Amino acid sequence: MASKKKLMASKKKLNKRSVIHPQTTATNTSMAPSRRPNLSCGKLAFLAPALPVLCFFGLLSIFWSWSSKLTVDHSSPVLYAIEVVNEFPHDPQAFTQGLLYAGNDTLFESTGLSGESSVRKVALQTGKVEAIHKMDWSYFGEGLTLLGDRLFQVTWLKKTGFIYDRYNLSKFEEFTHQMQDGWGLATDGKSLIGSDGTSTLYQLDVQTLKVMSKRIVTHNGHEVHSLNELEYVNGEVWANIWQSDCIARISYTEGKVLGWILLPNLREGLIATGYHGIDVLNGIAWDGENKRLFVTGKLWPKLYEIKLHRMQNNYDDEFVQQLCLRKPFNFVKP
Ligand SMILES: [Ca+2]
Repeated sequence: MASKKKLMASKKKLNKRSVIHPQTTATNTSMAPSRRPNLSCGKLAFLAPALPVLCFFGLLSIFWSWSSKLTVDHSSPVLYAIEVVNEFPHDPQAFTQGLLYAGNDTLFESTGLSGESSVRKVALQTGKVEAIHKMDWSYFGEGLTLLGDRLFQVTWLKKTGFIYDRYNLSKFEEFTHQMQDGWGLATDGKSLIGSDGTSTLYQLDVQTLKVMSKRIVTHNGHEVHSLNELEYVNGEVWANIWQSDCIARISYTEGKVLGWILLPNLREGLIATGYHGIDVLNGIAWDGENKRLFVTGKLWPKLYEIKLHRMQNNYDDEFVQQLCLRKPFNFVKP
């Protein structure tokens, strides 16, 4: 957001351990008899040859029960590392607050900072700004999404948003929304999805901009605060977590975090090569047709196309919480 606080994302060494705790307590699903037949010794002797077979099926049943519980309990979010497959130039003056892919190697971007906020059309390959709408100094640009021919944008510390013509960035109209603030925007193609820096995702009616539904985003029972720039990807909502190097993959229907994309290497790599003035990771764009995923950050000189790789190491929830969860944002105006 506005203040350029230093990143708080402290990195811990991966020290992962399994959190899979199979509940192997006895259940009635084993082959153990649930009632006691009144068998005489003679009858038991008759069954003796069958005991190895009974033992085999008994053990098989216990294993099946145990492995089923493993499957049920294995619900920790999946961790993803990234691979950079392409780098593109990005305006290092762009304080990226909203990013989307619009086809034909074209991006739309919303930038923030008072007096420098804008909506812009950007060529992916060159980073060149092909069209720009400079916002009034009193507005701080935030989330941006495209639905049909209309670009929707929200602004920071106000409940005012704007709708633009995607072809010439002329302003169609102004609207008021019901979220606490304007941070991120995305769309599932029917309605708008918004974030306001809290742990809530909002579904907004595209005509009235009223809230149709909302859900709290959680990670293993913890609220995920500071939801920022958004992207809708294959039925999931992906969200930058402000002041972290993490992107949450969120079940849009349940609000549950399904996975975390860990990207500290991008920001740290830029700093290591001399870009000390950059701000946090922010900006996700999805090219659904070509399955390309783009990310960038505020004042970053590069935009990256990345691929995800599921991490195979044991999952450590303390590590994930430290890296990706942040305290609630204080909504007191500066
Ligand atoms: Ca986006």
